[in-house]
Amino acid sequence: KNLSLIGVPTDIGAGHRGASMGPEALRVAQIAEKLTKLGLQVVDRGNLQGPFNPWLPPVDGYRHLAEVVAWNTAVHTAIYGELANGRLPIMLGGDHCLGIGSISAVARHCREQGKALRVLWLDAHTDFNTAQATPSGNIHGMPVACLCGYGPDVLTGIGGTTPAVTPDVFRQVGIRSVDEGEKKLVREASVAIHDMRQIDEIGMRRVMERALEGMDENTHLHVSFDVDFLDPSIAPGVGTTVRGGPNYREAQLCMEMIADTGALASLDIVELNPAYDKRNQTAKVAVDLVESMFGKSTLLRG
Ligand code: DIR
Ligand code: MN
Ligand code: MN
Ligand code: MN
Repeated sequence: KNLSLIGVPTDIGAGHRGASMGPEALRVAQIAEKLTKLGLQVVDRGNLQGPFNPWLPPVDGYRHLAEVVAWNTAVHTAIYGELANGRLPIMLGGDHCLGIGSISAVARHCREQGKALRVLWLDAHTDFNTAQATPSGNIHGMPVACLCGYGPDVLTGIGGTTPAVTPDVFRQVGIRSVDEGEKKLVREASVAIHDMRQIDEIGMRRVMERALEGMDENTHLHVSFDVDFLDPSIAPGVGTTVRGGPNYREAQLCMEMIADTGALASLDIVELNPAYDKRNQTAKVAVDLVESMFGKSTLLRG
């Protein structure tokens, strides 16, 4: 596989500033060099451009809607282009609102190629808010809802087909923070949620077996890795830490099981915020985990 890194330096959908520095922090942590060492061909495409963050209050339940549309349109075009060229895009975010652009592009590619789609959503949050349910107006809390068709037309229509996906493509792992109004929405949409309680009860191994079950040679696996998935003790460099996340070993197993599928075909790394970090440790942990996702292992396998 030929990998393309695409930086998207914005915090336009977030409630804290600084995710705009995520792409550079991942480069400083040597994401390209580490993946190259695994024997992969890696090209860094540099950064996409978009509007400056005006840092304004929400309007009708959305903060910075026009700017979020502009960034996601750029992301959609870039990710779709990489996939059309047979490459494996890795989006270096940026906040999680950018998942609308990337996953709508992946869904469009899959429709055109007759491929099945599975989206593994690694996050502390379900990101299924709407303008009515959101406590913040921040669109990084809304991408899953928008992709499923619940949101403003300007976002649900990115990529030309509304909805971009159906809720059954998602498997959410690591969930431990769902807003009051959001709980009803994810339940009604029947999103498959593997929350922290389930990880406590049956362990990461069985959770991941369930989340990856039912894929075949025709399945495109997209991983959307919100770094706040991880426990804050190993990943403090995010704006919205939530205690009680997967520890280092649990996260490693999760990534290794993704690698074992051989189906990984696109990836988002989002919400990394170096302003909350110390010595870039969170970017280093994220890169370490991404290496495992691409097959790094302690021993020879297979
Ligand atoms: C919260 C935060 N649920 C909101 N969401 C975050 O504002 O909608 N998602 N941080 O990653
Ligand atoms: Mn393809
Ligand atoms: Mn998220
Ligand atoms: Mn999150």
